[in-house]
Amino acid sequence: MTHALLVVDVQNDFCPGGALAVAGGDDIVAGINAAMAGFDAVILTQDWHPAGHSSFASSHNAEPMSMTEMPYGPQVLWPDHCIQGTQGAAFHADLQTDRADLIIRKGYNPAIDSYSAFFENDKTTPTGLEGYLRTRGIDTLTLVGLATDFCVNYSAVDAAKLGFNVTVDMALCRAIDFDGSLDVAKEGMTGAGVSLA
Ligand code: VGL
Ligand code: ZN
Repeated sequence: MTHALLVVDVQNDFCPGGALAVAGGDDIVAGINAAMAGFDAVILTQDWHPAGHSSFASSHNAEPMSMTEMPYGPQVLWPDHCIQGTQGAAFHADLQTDRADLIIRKGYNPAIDSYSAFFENDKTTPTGLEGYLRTRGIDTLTLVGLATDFCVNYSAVDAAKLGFNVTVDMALCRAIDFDGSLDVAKEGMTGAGVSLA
């Protein structure tokens, strides 16, 4: 077994004071740092949108947290967040990024959002992470980070569908919990064969 820790989107915009703040988002940083030593590999994901991204409400003259229909399906319209090169897109200052073997960015395609670290929201465009894991012989993943019900959820479900052994360490995640999204996410992850620890 080769076991990687996948640290999802521990970035300033998802922490208190950020543009898409997740309650308690910064509470998990110390625990994530402490967990890193127990893994064969540490991989960080970074939400990384160009200005004017199609997932931003401001690009549609819409209210943040409203829904729209994209060519690939329904899409939540978010406040502007994690814009490439900004402080909001930077990792939380206390996150131990030096320990990471790989930093994988996602959401850089202007026309497609990407919650999952494996596939964009069209569910077909790969990020390349699967190939990286397979060529390193990594077969088991533990996911932590932000947000439980969006990027952690989509990444965990895709990883399980791809055949990886997947655990989400819920104590080291925090949720947006918008419109019941956390309960839906938990059910979806469990149904896909993800262990919630
Ligand atoms: C995320 C919404 C938009 C996340 C990223 O990291 O969960 N959520 N972009
Ligand atoms: Zn995003």
